[in-house]
Amino acid sequence: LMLENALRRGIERNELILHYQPQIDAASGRISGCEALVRWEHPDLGLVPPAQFIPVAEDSGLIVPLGEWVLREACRQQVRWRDSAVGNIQLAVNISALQFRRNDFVDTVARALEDTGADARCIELEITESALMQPDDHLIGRLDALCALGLTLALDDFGTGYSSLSYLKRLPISRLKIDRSFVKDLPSDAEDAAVTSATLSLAQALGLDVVAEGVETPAQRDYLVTRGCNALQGFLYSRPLAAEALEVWVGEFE
Ligand code: G
Ligand code: G
Ligand code: MN
Ligand code: NA
Repeated sequence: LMLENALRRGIERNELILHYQPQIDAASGRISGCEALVRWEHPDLGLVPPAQFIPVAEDSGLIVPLGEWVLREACRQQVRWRDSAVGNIQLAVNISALQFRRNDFVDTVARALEDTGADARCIELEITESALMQPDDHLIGRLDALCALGLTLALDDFGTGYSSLSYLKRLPISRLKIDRSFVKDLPSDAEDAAVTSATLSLAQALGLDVVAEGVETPAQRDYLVTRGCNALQGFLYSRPLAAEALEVWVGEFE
C-alpha cells in the first residue's frame, strides 16, 4: 500500500519517464522504431524499474492513468522526433490487459492521437498474447476499431501463451514479438531454436512481420535474420535509453 500511494503521488507529480529501446530493420540495418518503456524517477529511491511497480499499478488500477500517460508521452515524442534527425520512426507502446479491456479504451487512444497530433501510422500498440487469450467478437471488434484509427498492433511476449493458428488468423495484428526467453539460448538450445523457427514460418504463412527481443549476440541475430525475422531489439544494439541519449545513439549508429 505504501508503494501504491507513492506511485499515485508519483504519477500526479510527473515522476514517470519513458526510455526508448531501438528496433533495427533486418533488411536495411537501420533503426525502424523504438519500444517505449516506462521508468519511475522516485525522489528518494532513484530510477525504479517497471518490474517493481507495474504489478502494483495493475493490482491497484493505477495502470489505467499510468498507461494513458505513457501513451500520450509516446505520442508527444513521435511529434518531437518526426521533424528532427531521428525522423518519423515507429514508437511501440505496451498496453496492459486491464487498459485494453476497458470500454473507453478506443476513445482514450483516439483522444491521445488527436490531442497530440501524432501520426497514427507511427504508433504501434503491443498487446500481450495472454490479454487476447479467448478473443470474442467484441474484443476483435475493439482491435478493428484501433486499426481504423490508423495505428498498428503487435502481439507481445509471443510464444509464452497458447496461441492457436485459427486464433491468430482472426486477429488484425501486423507483428509478432518473439519473447526474449526464446532468444536467450539461441542458436544452441534445440527447443528455443524450434520455437523461433516455427514462429517465423507461421508468421510468414500468415503475412505477419516478426520482431525479436532480447537479441544480445551476432549469432542470435544471424539465426533470426536467416529465418526471416524482420526486426531486432536488444542489447546487441542498445539498452533502453532516455530520449536525449537515443538522439545521440541515432547520430552515431547511422
Ligand atoms: O524496461 P524493462 O525491460 O525493465 O521492462 C520490464 C517489463 O515492464 C516489461 O515486461 C515491459 O513490458 C513492462 N513495461 C515497461 N513499460 C511498460 C508500460 O508502459 N506499460 C506496461 N503495461 N508495461 C510496461
Ligand atoms: O515487456 P518486456 O519485458 O518484454 O520488455 C523488455 C525488457 O527486456 C526490458 O526490461 C528491457 O530492459 C529488457 N531487455 C531489453 N533488451 C534486452 C536484452 O537484449 N537482454 C536482456 N537480458 N534484457 C533485455
Ligand atoms: Mn513489450
Ligand atoms: Na515482451
